[in-house]
Amino acid sequence: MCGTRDGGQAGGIVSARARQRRRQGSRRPVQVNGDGKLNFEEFEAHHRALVDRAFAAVDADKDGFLSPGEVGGDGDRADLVAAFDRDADGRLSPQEFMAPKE
Ligand SMILES: [Ca+2]
Ligand SMILES: [Ca+2]
Repeated sequence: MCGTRDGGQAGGIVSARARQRRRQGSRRPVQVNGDGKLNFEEFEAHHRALVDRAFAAVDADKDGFLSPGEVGGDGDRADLVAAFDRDADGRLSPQEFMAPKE
């Protein structure tokens, strides 16, 4: 099997199974090592892919950051951005999107 721990991608190599799942729009975790069980690395890769997809869907201007206007939908959500904005630049990076401030 040519899959990898990142869900089928490594340096541009994508497994046939990963390509098939993408075409089908499957959200089920990709079983990379074929043992019939989902290990932590496979789960983490699947979770990361879902988060990346959510970030990209919200990032309307595709600048790689989420602004209060993008997060707010119909309104500006500066308060929501502030809850995650660790560097206080008024926008969320992908890393900030993954974890709120402590
Ligand atoms: Ca943006
Ligand atoms: Ca920020």
